[in-house]
Amino acid sequence: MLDGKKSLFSGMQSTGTLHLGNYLGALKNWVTLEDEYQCFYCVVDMHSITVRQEPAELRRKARALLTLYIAAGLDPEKNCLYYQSHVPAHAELSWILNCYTYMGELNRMTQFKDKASKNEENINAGLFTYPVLMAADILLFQADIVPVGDDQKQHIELTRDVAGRFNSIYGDVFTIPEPYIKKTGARIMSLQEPTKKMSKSDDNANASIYLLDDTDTIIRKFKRAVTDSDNEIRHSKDKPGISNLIEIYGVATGKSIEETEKEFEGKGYGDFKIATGEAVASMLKPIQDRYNELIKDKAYIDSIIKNNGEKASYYANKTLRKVQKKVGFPERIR
Ligand code: ATP
Ligand code: LTN
Repeated sequence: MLDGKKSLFSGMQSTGTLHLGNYLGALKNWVTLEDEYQCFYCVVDMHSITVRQEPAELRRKARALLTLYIAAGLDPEKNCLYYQSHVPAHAELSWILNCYTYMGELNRMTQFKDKASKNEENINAGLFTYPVLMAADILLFQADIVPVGDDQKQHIELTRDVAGRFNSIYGDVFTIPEPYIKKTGARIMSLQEPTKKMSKSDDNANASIYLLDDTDTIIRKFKRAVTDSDNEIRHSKDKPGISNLIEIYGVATGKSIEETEKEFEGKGYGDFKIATGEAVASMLKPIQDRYNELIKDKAYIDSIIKNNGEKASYYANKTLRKVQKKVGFPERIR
């Protein structure tokens, strides 16, 4: 809770290019929550440097991501959209929480294991303590809910454990957050290896639909999507490729799995893949048009970055000061 209103926090890394999984698993749901919650959506650029980045590229991507937040429908007057690196309280609380998190807890994180195996030449301490910074993000804003895709559930559980541990020592300091994960779209799979999630760090561009892909590219990628050998449009555990497409089609058109199966009864994969590509392209088109306009308006985006960064700092500092006092740091002399 913040100022008597329920609060919400989420974020995305400014690495790679946003894909359909990021949109359907997270961003699309964010847009529906702005009236009920006090919303904070961060570009988590500090998390991004746990993997080596090219500086100019990282800066460009952070701006593109913040602009995409707006293009996807987040109203910057109602939602606080900002850069993590502009609010030092994230790093400060993260340090404190490091001292309340166990190595054993961090050792269990599957995202760490996964990223460490992909970056064997650079398994840095930041990659290991990444979930503590994420806990700090969430707890600074006293978030009641954290809307994310399925892969982030474990990190939110850790956040709850750390917050609970802190509260049990010092009293009610942090709100204990709940993950907010929608049933559909929470785990969009790769179009090339449908047993793996669609991921920004996938080197194969055909595996992902990027939010700024044009219509022809989108349809071509769906046509090439890997599906199993029979030709029946049916959702089933043993048909991961077609099941993934049915889910994507469903969230893009608002149709249920049953409705989709019925609509395509007797039709082949070819038709269904084109229909899915068209549905996704028309879902993304308005976002792309708005993005292309917004990204040109430097002054407007700059003003959002400045104003929202200040607003986020205000709330974050309130929690941070409370925590610093609880752990016994000396009072500031004014
Ligand atoms: P990477 O796989 O390279 O770590 P990512 O694609 O998971 O990156 P993030 O910035 O880590 O991207 O994720 C942003 C948000 O998108 C998170 O809420 C995450 O849960 C969600 N998300 C990521 N991939 C998927 C997916 N395939 N399906 C549904 N949601 C997803
Ligand atoms: N770890 C997340 C990104 C992230 C996040 C957060 C999500 C960083 N801090 C706080 C929700 C709340 C990821 O890799 N997708």
